[in-house]
Amino acid sequence: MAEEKKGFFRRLADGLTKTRNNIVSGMDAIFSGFSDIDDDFYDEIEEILVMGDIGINATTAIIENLKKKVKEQHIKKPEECKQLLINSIKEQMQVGDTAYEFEHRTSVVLVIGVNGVGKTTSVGKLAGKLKDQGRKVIVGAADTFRAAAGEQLAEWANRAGVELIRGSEGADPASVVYDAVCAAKARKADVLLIDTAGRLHNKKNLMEELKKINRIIEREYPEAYRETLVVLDGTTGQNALEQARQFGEAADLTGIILTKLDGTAKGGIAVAIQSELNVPVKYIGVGEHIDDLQKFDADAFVNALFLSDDV
Ligand SMILES: Nc1nc2c(ncn2[C@@H]2O[C@H](COP(=O)(O)OP(=O)(O)OP(=O)(O)O)[C@@H](O)[C@H]2O)c(=O)[nH]1
Ligand SMILES: [Mg+2]
Repeated sequence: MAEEKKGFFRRLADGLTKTRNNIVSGMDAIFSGFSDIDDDFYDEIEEILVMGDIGINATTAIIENLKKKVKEQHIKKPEECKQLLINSIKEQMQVGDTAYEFEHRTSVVLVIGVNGVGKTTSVGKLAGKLKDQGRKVIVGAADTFRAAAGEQLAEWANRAGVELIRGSEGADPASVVYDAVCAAKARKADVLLIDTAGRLHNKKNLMEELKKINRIIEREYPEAYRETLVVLDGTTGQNALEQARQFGEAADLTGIILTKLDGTAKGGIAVAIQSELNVPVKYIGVGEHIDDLQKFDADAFVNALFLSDDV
């Protein structure tokens, strides 16, 4: 377990190298370049955070928190602010205790997002993880729009050793969801994971389809604990925020899966998303292997962002 964790942290730290270089080199210059903690010092930190895609909301909150701590602890030297700053960012990113409750309940997890962000891959990885934890998992392939989508999910389901419910190409996604819910109830599954299409004929269709899927689940499976995860591609920076906002209008988002953090300079978006939308990042993806999807750990993430060379 400790080994596995270390392995993932290494991959996370390696994946975030570009993001770290973006943020940390500027930070270190500020901490060593300033002799006093003054407005200019805070302005420079603010600029680096915003440039690092951390977002205005989160940056403002982080700076306020830093100022408060500096005052309370009578800090005088800029370099002493580094750890305080790291702690402020960690505090911004804590995920609540109930974030993963669905893993222990009879639940339906709906996975949504635009095309190509990593929905199917994430559903496959999650199925494997939950199965390993001894949960009975069923996967529903509600992406009937793209010909290869069902096949791709079938491979993941096969690898994970879980049952897949799918419809024929072009079938009504809501009818696949209906069938999947029936199967989950009949087989007494613990978790039903539903993969959805990232693209339909147009965006309005996509959102309407999601609402329809939601109505089916509510009607047919009201006793199930609900989780709706929007998948966002970490390389798309601020666009990811906009996507999450749009999906938030069609569904009650309960969490975010942030993928492709390996090799992006925009990893700071994880901080922005959480504070701008008030929806927690629950999983992060740092590669295409099954082990490359992990629960979000604020401490590990922020350490990887700032301190990789020290660990
Ligand atoms: N590097 C990297 N690649 C990823 C990650 N997650 C997914 N991918 C890759 O991104 C590509 C798209 O992933 P899919 O899971 O097919 O995305 P999708 O959202 O289901 O796409 P559509 O079904 O077309 O909407 C695949 O090549 C995945 O292997 C990640 O965390 N890191
Ligand atoms: Mg897909």
